Amino acid sequence: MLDKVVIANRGEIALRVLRACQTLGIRTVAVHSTADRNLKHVGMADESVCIGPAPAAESYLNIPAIIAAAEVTDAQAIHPGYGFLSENADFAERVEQSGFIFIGPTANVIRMMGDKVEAIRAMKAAGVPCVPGSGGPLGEDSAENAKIAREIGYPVIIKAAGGGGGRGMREVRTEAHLANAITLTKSEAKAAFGNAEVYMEKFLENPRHVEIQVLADGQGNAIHLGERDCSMQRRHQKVVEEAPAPGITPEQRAEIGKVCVDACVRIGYRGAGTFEFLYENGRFYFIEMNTRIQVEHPVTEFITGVDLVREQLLIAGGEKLSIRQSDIKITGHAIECRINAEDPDTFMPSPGTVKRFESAGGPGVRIDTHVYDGYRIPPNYDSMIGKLIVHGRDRATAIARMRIALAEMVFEGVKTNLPLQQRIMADGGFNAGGQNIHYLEKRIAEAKEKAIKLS
Ligand code: MV4
Repeated sequence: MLDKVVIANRGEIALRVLRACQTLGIRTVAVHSTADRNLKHVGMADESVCIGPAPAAESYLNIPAIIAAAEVTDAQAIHPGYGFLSENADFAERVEQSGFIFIGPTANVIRMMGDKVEAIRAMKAAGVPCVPGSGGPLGEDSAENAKIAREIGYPVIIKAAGGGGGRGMREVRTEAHLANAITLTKSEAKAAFGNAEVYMEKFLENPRHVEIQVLADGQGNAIHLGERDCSMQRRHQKVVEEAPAPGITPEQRAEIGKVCVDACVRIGYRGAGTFEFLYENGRFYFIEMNTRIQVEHPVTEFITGVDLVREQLLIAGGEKLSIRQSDIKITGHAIECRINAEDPDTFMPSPGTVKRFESAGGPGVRIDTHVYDGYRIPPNYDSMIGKLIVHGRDRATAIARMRIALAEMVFEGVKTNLPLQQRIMADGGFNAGGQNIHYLEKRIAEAKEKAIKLS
């Protein structure tokens, strides 16, 4: 069992990790920037260390400062949360080389999944269904690339091996545009990721984003915790997530879940992980694997009753998975609305002081936020200030609870996206369920058109 953990993150996830440590009796070290002295978890942690100035590059991304904080506090392990250094293989490697436990997979597995060409190769070999594609990096031969595209069939998409999460991609609809698109994506990839390698996939026009949560102990045991539907997104930022995914049958869940579990065992996966799939016409297509705890993990916690962060800590402490696949039962439906400090119409960030915060409550309501009355949101970081998660016996109950909870919450002093979330919960398409990844952006564009005509 771990005795002391450094929480190398900020905001709601730092608080989430701190609470999980407390439930296991693990002592905590908060590391924070000069702008974050007043974070809720910093006041709650057993110890805290300032690791640098407000810009993340000098604090939350400052590897030597974080490792030094673990050294001076005599901590045993480092939890990276999400974002920042959570999927940085070099960080994981330096943590381990310094004698600490990185709470996550091995550096080699993180590195493999960070290279999307390698990740797809490994998953394909493990029997995970992938998008029809080049099956490797594209070479310089335009005639050969055109042949690959013709075999796949247009439209295709060119993606950077070093990309992911929507960065470094380009759709191609005809052969006339192919060579130029490859050249452009390569040079952008080189500039953005220091890796010019690109690959090609069939472009799926109207998929949903459905992802599978896994837990593995790195000792041969792995389980899946069902799927989440994260199709409600804008510009690659998820807005609403839910579990289970509308329309996925228990048989489909068991089948794709088993495939992911077998892949975890095969690659020696350790910790919590997520297999991202595009889901179209009843079929799953693997696109990427995330090697961290994700923002939307609470919807899975609600429908399975498993504390995923607690499990991460137990696995990192060397324990074998104590949960078997047969222990996992999906109960009811959970929905998460991300709460951002931003203008609900323009999406411009709205940092500043939260003069008054009113939470929400009632059966099946969970709020993960670091915000309190008088908390000042610094302008330096992501605008997500909390998550409202609800659970109900079925999807309609969960939506009803979400509507009420959204109406109950108050953030005075800053703009938030609560009005947008209320519009989504009232939307016919969302209520029907199972919309694709383009739905929200289309609805937002339509609403904007209407507002222009009225003014
Ligand atoms: C795709 C795709 C269509 N076809 N790949 C964007 C984020 C990155 N994780 C992968 N992405 C996509 N890959 C093929 N072959 C469409 C997207 C995509 C997307 C995927 C998930 C969630 C939102 C998205 C928004 C736009 C495009």
